[in-house]
Amino acid sequence: MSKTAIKELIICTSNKGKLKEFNNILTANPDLNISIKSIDEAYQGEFDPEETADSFIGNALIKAQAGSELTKSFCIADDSGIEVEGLDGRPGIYSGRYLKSPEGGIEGVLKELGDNPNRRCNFTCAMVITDPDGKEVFKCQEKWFGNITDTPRGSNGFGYDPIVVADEFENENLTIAELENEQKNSISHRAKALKQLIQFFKA
Ligand code: ITT
Repeated sequence: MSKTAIKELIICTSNKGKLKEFNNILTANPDLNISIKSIDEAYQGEFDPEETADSFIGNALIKAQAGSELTKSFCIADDSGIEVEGLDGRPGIYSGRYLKSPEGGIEGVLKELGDNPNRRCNFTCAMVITDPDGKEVFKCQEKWFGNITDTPRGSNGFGYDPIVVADEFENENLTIAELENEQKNSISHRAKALKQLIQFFKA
């Protein structure tokens, strides 16, 4: 497969926050010359493949392959989550499910951590592109490090953003949800993964 065969990429996510970040980062690179569509635009049904793998990369592959099977196009998917040291790395690959569970989410992380002084954490983002036959043509994984706060702050971003102060904003003590979109989108786990993707296309 030649990279030049990829004229259009379908972003396979049902998470509107992720989709917005994909769009913001990729449209900031107009010389990529690839048209971008969301799975909602490319496929009329519900997109919710079961994430049965035991790794971020494995689940990103499942989602990209599900998209390729439905659309017969090149598809990209991101599997991401937060790993909290004081919780032995949880919720990790279960971050999406934990966020939706009644006892989980950002309040769940704060409650489970309690006054544990080890508040180190990282966001991980795995990205996979598959071709129209579902074959993997690109993969990468990136991390973004920080610390969990005592209380949620800010209304920007999505998911766990209100309870994380990224290392780059430690002095200002701003959570990711208190950053401008452009600030997050230049340094986040997803931004770093998309930079690798852009390098892949430009190489
Ligand atoms: P798709 O699978 O359809 O893409 P999802 O929300 O279920 O949507 P994941 O399975 O990858 O996505 O779960 C990732 C979860 O991790 C997501 O629900 C967020 O809560 C969290 N997460 C990932 N990236 C994040 C970010 O940049 N900021 C805050 N939380 C994030």
